[in-house]
Amino acid sequence: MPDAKPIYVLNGPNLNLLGTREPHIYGHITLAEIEQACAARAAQLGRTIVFRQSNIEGELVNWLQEAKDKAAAIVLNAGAYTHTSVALHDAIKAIGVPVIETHLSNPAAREEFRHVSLVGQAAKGVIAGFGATSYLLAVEAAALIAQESQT
Ligand code: CA2
Repeated sequence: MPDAKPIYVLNGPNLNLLGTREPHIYGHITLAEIEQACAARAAQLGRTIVFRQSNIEGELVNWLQEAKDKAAAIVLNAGAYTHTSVALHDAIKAIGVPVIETHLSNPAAREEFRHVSLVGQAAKGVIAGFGATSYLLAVEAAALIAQESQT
């Protein structure tokens, strides 16, 4: 598909620290390495990615709004904002682009405060618990969903 829209891969707070701390939870891989792997998987599927990270909730909201017309689908690891952000929930509902909530760890198997997902209540689906592989599965799901809707 020559004019295929990109898949946006958006990352929330503290994910820039990946590979430096808490490897027992998040592994040794860095966010830059995840970006490379996502780009490679997307290319195999005939897609490009736009990959970003921010520690600022409003910036993530702005990127979701930007994605409304520009993205085929969105892979979103909102980090801790997953569990708290009505603003991200509302933005996802507003844009009408399928969002795949994505996590390295499995929040359902962790502390109770991670069991609620305001992002997940607005997302199309959730992939969690597979480390960096979660992102690759999410990119794959995003590409398939986009193909189905011909975006
Ligand atoms: O498992 C995930 O992907 C999370 O989104 C990661 C978030 C956490 O708040 C969510 O409940 C689940 C935390 C990201 C923080 O990443 C760090 C990486 C290295 C060192 C410290 C934090």
